[in-house]
Amino acid sequence: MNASKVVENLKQRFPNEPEYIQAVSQVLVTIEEEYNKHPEFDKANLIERLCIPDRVIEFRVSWVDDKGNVQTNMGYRIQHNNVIGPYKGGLRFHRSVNLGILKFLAFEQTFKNSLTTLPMGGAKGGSDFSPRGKSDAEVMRFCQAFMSELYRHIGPDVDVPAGDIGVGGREIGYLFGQYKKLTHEWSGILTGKGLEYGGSLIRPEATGYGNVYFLCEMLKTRNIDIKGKTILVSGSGNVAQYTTEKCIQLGAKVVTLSDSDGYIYDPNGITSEKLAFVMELKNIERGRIKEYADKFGVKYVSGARPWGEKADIALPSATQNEINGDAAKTLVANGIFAVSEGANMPSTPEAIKIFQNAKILYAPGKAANAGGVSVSGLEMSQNSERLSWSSAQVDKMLHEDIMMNIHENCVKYGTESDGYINYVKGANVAGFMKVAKAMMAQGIV
Ligand code: NDP
Ligand code: 2IT
Repeated sequence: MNASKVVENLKQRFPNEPEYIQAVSQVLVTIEEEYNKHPEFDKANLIERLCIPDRVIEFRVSWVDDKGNVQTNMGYRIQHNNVIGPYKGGLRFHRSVNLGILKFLAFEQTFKNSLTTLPMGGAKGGSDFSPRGKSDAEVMRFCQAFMSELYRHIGPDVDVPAGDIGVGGREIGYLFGQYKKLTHEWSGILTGKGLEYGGSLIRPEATGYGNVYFLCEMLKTRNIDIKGKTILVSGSGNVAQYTTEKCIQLGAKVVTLSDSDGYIYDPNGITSEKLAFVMELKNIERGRIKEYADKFGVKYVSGARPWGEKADIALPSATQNEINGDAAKTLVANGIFAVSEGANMPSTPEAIKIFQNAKILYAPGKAANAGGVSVSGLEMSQNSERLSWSSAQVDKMLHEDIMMNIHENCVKYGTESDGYINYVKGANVAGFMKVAKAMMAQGIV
């Protein structure tokens, strides 16, 4: 394989999908060497079959808003690859959603899920519907309309969606209710469900906690303790909230949070009480992060991201391409020594180069944020067993069986001759090899 040729070909075939091309090219350059050690892969044109999704489902969603107007949105499900298990991945509801963004996310998910050690294929879906500013009743009607089409394409052994940006417990509940109504069947069709109806303990916490567990493993390689460190977190949704909670538990100081309007800077650190305010604000009242600054009298910067503030560690937890080259330069110049991605692809290729050239600890999302989908996998297991495990049990599996194992695999495949651990290479090669071997075993299908 010649990685740049493959990418060029995909660019021509899918010219309007820059995020998809970005994700594919990041992976191909790092696996090229390993791939070319296996001439049987190229003979089976494995790379094209792995980059292009198995199936793209695209549909119209029509629903009625509170004023009686008929609204239409687009709905999508990308079933990327199911060689190692049923398609699995979140649903994103955000006005920016388009096919290219979901294709990048489904591609990344395939490698991430391979790394988790659990039997899950890769998928992603969603809609350009934004829950922001919508009433509960509107969100419910939208979710019902969305599921009225999606239900025929998914199933507990076929494809199991979950949450992502704009899809949390409320949306999963409405989606689940409609699936059950349509099929007359209770099954573990979605993960991230409420605890009362088949959800797993620790699923809400899993992505954020998992990222901090991964960060601690990285810090260990340099004998650094997270205790007392100052941390920049972006976002203020599910991932950001539980990242902050775990950092507080471990004695670190989180000084920023953000949303799509701006960021807050709290130099004294976000305490458990202040975090409870954020959770209420974001999950119940659905307000803006600016209200944190108003309530606690700290700095709020409108229309900006938090990367200019001084700290030791950055945990981007909002969205893709939120750290560009300039932001990365600023972070490094300010003395940041670790970046671990809670979000999917938050760093641009330029930013990644800057982190790696500076030899700081840098973990890509597909390794660092794999805790969320991992506990989704554990939720599927519990649903199949008709049992629920304790939070201590799930947390231990997340920490010791999954995140530590992913870290070990990154070290195994990513350690360079000077001892620097290239986590991007490690995660991509480890994730790829498992999928590739399974694809070879299953023939040209
Ligand atoms: P939420 O919807 O709970 O929170 C998203 C947060 O990011 C909000 O604060 C939101 O602000 C902000 N945000 C969203 N889009 C933008 C944007 N374009 N610019 C600036 N800020 C933005 O989502 P999650 O916390 O679940 O997801 C955050 C990231 O983590 C995503 O990249 C997701 O793919 C990734 N992820 C999530 C997992 C999960 O289990 N939930 C698992 C693995 C990765 P606002 O309130 O203004 O919209
Ligand atoms: O990006 C992700 O890994 C998620 N949004 C979670 C997917 C899942 O199936 O739990």
